[in-house]
Amino acid sequence: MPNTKTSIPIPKAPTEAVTNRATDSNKKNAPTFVGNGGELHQTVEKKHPSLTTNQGLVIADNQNSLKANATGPTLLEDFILREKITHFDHERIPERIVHARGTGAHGYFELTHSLEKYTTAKILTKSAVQTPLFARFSTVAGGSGSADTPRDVRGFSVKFYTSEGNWDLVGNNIPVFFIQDAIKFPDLVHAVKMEPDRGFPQAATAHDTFWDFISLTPEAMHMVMWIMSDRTLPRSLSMMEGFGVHSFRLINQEGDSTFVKFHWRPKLGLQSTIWDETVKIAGADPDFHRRDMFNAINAGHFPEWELAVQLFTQEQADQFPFDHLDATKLIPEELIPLQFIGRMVLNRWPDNFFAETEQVAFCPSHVVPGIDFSNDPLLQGRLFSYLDTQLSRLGSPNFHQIPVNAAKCPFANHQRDGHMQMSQPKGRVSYEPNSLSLTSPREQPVAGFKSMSEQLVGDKGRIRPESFADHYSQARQFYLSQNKYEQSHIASALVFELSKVEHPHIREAMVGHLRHIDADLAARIASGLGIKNLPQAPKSSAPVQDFAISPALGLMNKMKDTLAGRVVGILIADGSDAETLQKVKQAIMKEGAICKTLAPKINGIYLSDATAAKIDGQLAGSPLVMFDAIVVILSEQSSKNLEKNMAATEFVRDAYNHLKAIAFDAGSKSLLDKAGIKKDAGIVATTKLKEFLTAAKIRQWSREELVSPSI
Ligand code: HDE
Repeated sequence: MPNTKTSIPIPKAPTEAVTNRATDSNKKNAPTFVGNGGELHQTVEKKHPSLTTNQGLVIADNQNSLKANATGPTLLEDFILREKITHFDHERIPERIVHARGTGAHGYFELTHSLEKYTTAKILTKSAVQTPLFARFSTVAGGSGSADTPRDVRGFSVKFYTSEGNWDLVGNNIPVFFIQDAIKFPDLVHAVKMEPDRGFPQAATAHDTFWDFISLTPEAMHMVMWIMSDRTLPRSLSMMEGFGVHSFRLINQEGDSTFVKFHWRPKLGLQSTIWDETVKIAGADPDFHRRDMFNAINAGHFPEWELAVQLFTQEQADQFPFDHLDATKLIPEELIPLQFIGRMVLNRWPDNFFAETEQVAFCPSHVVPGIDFSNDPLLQGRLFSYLDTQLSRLGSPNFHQIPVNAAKCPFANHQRDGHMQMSQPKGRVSYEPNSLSLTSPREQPVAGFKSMSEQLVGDKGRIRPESFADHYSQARQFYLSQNKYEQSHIASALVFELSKVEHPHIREAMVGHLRHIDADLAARIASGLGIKNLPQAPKSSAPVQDFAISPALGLMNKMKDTLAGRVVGILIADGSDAETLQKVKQAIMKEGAICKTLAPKINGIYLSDATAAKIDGQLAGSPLVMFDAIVVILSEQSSKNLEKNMAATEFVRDAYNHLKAIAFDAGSKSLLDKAGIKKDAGIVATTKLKEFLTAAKIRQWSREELVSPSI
């Protein structure tokens, strides 16, 4: 592979006069006007590598195409123009059909507890080894240019470059899925994507075709409860869990198999936004999650997760009151506890978004010896789909040679040629077995990958097992395991989404399903939708069971008492008290949070001690939703002035409405009054910083009933 990395020095301030290289390049016929013929370039030729064509030809003029004369037509002969434009025309590749919008980063995995008893996979048995990896987080429904924050499932994919080959754990931030069988996936995706006749809505489930499909797919009800919860509104990509979803198998030295489910737990704990905030974030910063991860990595606050496993035998699985091979079911942690075995740290932002994040190709079929698949029919379909999609997306069976996809251990076989072949194999042998080469790659019966031997009996057919028939019990368990705020958010989300559905029969069908999940929830949604008589519940294919409440299913139970990874906005203006500002900043940063100062102007703000303040954002361009808590430090005069400024009143009002902590000093009282802020435990004077920091770590849930009464 040619080394494509070139380090280009950052230009310094010009020390010599600027040149006009365009005129230089063609002195004889120099046109009278050349536009930006290099005039804007500083004279740093000695430091810059030459600009060349893809064939290495040094380019003299990158500003003017070759013309018949100064005002004449462009010549076809201009091979430099044609090469440049042709390449540009083909810059885009097909985006992922799902999970098109994503953010990726490099990092490493470190095993802390060996699973030697269960598997031969070195990555799961060799402790303290750092395995490099690339992780990509994504939304599902939107296009690659869509906002980061719709209500949507998040993809959570990790490519481990292990010493035994690449292992891709391609999961989601929700432990279950919509459907039980891969054959339904294209229908699900067509239903959720933009409606085909109108091309909208982009990245939203709140429309007829999605809910039509869902209302006719009872197996989706468990997933529906999860997607209507705040799990689909993560505050940060580093504040969400990840799940491998399916059961996989671990295979040990003796060939014995143990089932495994993989879980990622964020170091920062779970944290979500609330709906009104989410909607506003999409407008304020469509790159909210991407920017957050970029900033965190660049600031050295490396996102981190623990990897945990649930291990269980076939005998245990036989006792579960559900089938673990059905991807619409999860195994409650109370039933099979999590074992924490290692951690993932993301510590390097990609050099180039396209080359890495866009071109990375995950395939659940990429496993290493010691890890094998279960018979989950959804997983089985995925084993085919991902390899296939890379062929059309990346355009070549050689996509594995792209640096971000290439294994970091040696790999060799007799596959040859194809589009964009980058390797140049030597010798006359490209087949196996052969007797002509002593060095050509050969199979390894002992060390190589072996599928678990399994006896399969039964009739072939398009059959769904009886054990997949229960569609409501775990949906009910999930809903009843939520606290009252979480239940209320689910109810509001359902009313919001179903109110966007134009067809009344779809709304009614959904309420019918909800009756199997929880009678109160169904009544609540019916009332929110203005449905007078509760619709009939559809016939259930299995009795609904009452499973034990599972606290681990709650989101708020997994929040952490920390400000790490959060951003606190400090509103200041002319005359703000310099000492208070200094104290507040220090206290916030000590907690591991990021501090941003905002003011009506980006420059020229002077504090009480006449020093110029450093401003991170102009108030109107930095709305409240970009902060987890705020501090308002204003002189009485500035506070009065800002009362008339909508950006200022909305800033404070949204902090209150979004249940965030607000610290304020004496001078800023009039602005808070104008915004209608009522005192509660989250509204704290800057003189009581400790109280503020405690309040800033959580939301003021008790305020919610005042600002947005539950449905
Ligand atoms: Fe995917 N999925 N999927 N999926 N999926 C893709 O592969 C597919 C499913 C998931 O960051 C595609 O490279 C089928 C479950 C993630 O690049 C495609 C079925 C889970 C990503 C595809 C499923 C996922 C994808 C599109 C039903 C959670 C993004 C582009 C059998 C466990 C990976 C691509 C990245 C991407 C097919 C269901 C997660 C078309 C057929 C269940 C995180 O191959």
